Order: sequence, then structure tokens, then C-alpha cells
Amino acid sequence: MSWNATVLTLFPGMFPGPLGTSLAGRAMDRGLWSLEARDIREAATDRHRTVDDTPFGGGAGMVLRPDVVDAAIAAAVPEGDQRPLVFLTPRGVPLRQSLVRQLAAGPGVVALCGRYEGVDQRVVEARGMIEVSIGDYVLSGGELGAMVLLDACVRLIPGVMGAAESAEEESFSSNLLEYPHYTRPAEWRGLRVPEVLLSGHHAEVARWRRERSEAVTRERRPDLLTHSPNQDQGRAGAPLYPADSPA
Ligand code: 6GU
Repeated sequence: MSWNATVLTLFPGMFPGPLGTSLAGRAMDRGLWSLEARDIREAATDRHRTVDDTPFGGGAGMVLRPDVVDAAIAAAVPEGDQRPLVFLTPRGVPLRQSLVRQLAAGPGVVALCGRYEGVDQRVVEARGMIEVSIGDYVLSGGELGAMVLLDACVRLIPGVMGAAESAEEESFSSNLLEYPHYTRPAEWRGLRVPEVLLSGHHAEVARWRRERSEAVTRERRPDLLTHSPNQDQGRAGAPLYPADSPA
């Protein structure tokens, strides 16, 4: 039983892209996960292979048609498929490690990549899609978002990371940014590694790291230290797929 990703996109040639190399690529070669990128355009029915149309109500850009997107999903997703359907869009809920953990623990994902101005909202709702954004900036399509989501999930699949890359202490596991890292040489261009790290006192090292983590989090991401509703995403008792909520 491996973890399976299906990506629906107008640009299937963008995949596997970076997911075919490094940790994710090796894990794919080892059969720990699979990726199928499917062209949404193959679900178009007219002779021009039309996938989009102008927005009702006017405005710029084009919108992916609900019938075409629905047919693309039907063709890609077998009856009874238990995988959640994730729509990558800048108007989605922000992607967090809590959601990544839950998706990684399941059977895989079906990822729909938006292009143009968007996707007709009726098919988004009719298919119960989870709308997810990877950050507060605008990308030209959901493909890079899908790659980010998949990379984050794949590294958590059992067997993908060795002890060397263990995810236990890293940023966001504890809602803190990581402490800084140092290696040899102990002095470089006159700059010494913090002495406590050379001391061999494990308890003092742990205390120093915790203090540095808290300081850098206060400085760069004070929002991580205060409660926000989205931090409940994925926690016990909280909904896996929250409805739209303010950022
Ligand atoms: Cl998932 N898609 C696009 N087009 N823009 C984004 C995004 C996704 N996440 C942040 N910006």
C-alpha cells in the first residue's frame, strides 16, 4: 500500500519536476509513493478542446468550466477512491504542517491546479474540495503549490526519511522555528561556534537551543506564539478541512 498522488493540470509536463529528484525522487524510485499528472484538457469535449470561458458578471481572465473539471476528476479518480481532493488556489486556507501531517497519514491526494482566474465554484463545492494556498503571494497557477504540498507530504511517509533527516525537532513540529546550526571548523574567519555547543553538556545544549528557538520565533514569527484558529487544523477534535476563514 503506497501513497498515491494524482495531479490534474493544464501543464502535465511540469511534473514530476523537482519531485523526481532528491528525497522525493528516491522515495518514488523505491515505490513508497507514486505520482500521476493528468491533462485537464483531455476531458474537453468540443473540437477546440475548450476548458475555460469568460466569467459571469464580467471582469478579466477566464474561468475553468465545471463540466470539464468534473469530467477530468471522474476520469482520474476511480469509484470509491478515498483520497481527499485538494484545490490549489491563492484563496485557499494557508497550508500548515498540521494539514500536511494528516494528508501524509492518509492514502494520498488528488490535487487540482487552478490556472486562469480560477475554477467555477460549483464544481469546487460539489466535489467537496479542500481549497489550499501555499502563501500570501500570487502564483501563475497551482502547479508549484501542488509540488510544495506533495514535497511536504512525501517526506513524512514512513520510510522516506532516514534517521539522519528525522523530522522530530524541526521547525513547526512544536510551533517554533529551529535553532541555528553549526559544524566544523569551530573557528571560521575568526568567528567562533557558540561555546556551549562544544561543551558536551547535553542539558545545557538543549536549553540553549530552546532559548534560541523561542527568540528567533518571537523576532520573525510572533504569530506562531499566539493562538489562531487555523492552528487547530489537524488537531484532535478540529475539522480536517475547515471552511473559508480569515487569514
Ligand atoms: Cl496554490 N496557487 C496560486 N495560483 N497562487 C498561489 C497559491 C496557489 N498559493 C499562494 N499563491
